[in-house]
Amino acid sequence: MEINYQNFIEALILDTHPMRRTKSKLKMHYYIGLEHLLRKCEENNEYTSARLKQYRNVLVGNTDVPKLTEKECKDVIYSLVNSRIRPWRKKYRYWLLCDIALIIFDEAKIKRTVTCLKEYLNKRQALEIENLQTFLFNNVEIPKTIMFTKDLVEQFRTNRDFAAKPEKRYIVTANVSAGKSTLINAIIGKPLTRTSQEICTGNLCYIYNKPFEDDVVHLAASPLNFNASYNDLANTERSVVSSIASHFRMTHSTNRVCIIDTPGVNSAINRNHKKITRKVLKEEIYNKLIYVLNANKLGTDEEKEHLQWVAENVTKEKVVFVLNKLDDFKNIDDSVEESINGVKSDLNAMGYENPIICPISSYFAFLIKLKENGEQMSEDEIDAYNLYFKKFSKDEYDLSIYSSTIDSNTNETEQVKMEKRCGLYGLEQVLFGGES
Ligand SMILES: Nc1nc2c(ncn2[C@@H]2O[C@H](COP(=O)(O)OP(=O)(O)OP(=O)(O)O)[C@@H](O)[C@H]2O)c(=O)[nH]1
Ligand SMILES: [Mg+2]
Repeated sequence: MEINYQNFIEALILDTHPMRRTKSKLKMHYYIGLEHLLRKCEENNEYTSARLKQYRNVLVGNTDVPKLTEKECKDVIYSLVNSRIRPWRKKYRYWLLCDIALIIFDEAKIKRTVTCLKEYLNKRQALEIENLQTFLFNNVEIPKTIMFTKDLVEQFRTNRDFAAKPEKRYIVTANVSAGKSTLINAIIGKPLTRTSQEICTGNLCYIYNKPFEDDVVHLAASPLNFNASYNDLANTERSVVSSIASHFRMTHSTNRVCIIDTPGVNSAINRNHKKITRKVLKEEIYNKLIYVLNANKLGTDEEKEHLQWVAENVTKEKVVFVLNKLDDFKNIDDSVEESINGVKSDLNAMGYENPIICPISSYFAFLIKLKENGEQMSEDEIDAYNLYFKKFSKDEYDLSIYSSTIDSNTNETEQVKMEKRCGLYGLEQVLFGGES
């Protein structure tokens, strides 16, 4: 499926939409007006349909939208945007423009739709609407007279600025079950990509950050799903490429980021997985490659083979190594450092002069973020969290000592302390740090 990235990564909060406070009949009229203007002036577009569905949910709920004739629709719009007997309704034409902008996002298309809206307005009103249109595309303070548009205009502007940022792309690779998907979920702070003890990721999964939290997950499916539940994500077809957009709960960055999950390369059952991953490692454009090593399976022939392949096929400066699953590492006190040194000397031998190696427990990191953000956790997850919390409170499990950039701060919360100790904080700093 071809994705329009700017529309796909757009965040939108409708829970606080000003029309929600109005009467049901008015909300229905507003929805009819919005839909009519968009359908009339925008080519039939699946993004518009997916967005309209969100508006429909918020404004109309399960009530059927009556089928109106062209003339009836026009009358509804007139009564909304240009009512002589209800002058306070002028707000609605401003909100309509904001909503049109938020739905179609593209400047030229917005202009085209605004031309349709202007058919209903007199000269002075049309001019006011044109003014608002320019506010969407500059950063001028919103005048007091139209303060009621502030929330919607600001949402538009934040999305606009975010979409204009260059995108940083990260790709994750490893052997089967090293914890690639778990690590990605830990960075994002949500269970967006499937994880399992069995071979799990079956094709590429592109996950895009959104500019702010709107509690909505976008899934590029057919039809486009702008209200995907974690269940929907878990039930997508494994063997096809998938694309997801959601706000990332990253510690150090608000950047525009795309993380690409890949299948493990050593699946004996499905040889195609190796082909898929190696092809994308060679052909995709990315800033960094995150190579995940399972600390409990270091030095296997399969590991050596993939490391060698990456050394020969990927620019060395792009690679960040992650030593994962250190929570159930045996003899933790003397061997984390030894393992890091062992990995380092293997990598030196492959031509990496000064490899970056970040030790981590991805699973604990993931649980910390779930808890921190008030996500629902299963009983098993709560038990595991408590167990790891105890473990990582011990100094011999403090992985932050392997990061040169972490300062400890006595005022920090327990959560931040644990993020540092489990290795996530240091890794995020390496990947995204120093960027705003
Ligand atoms: N104890 C522990 N378990 C982990 C950690 N990271 C991942 N796991 C577990 O390891 C198993 C595999 O994790 P995934 O994230 O699915 O691994 P993957 O590399 O994406 O696997 P494939 O997609 O099949 O290649 C799951 O049961 C995870 O819960 C960790 O840091 N500690
Ligand atoms: Mg996976």
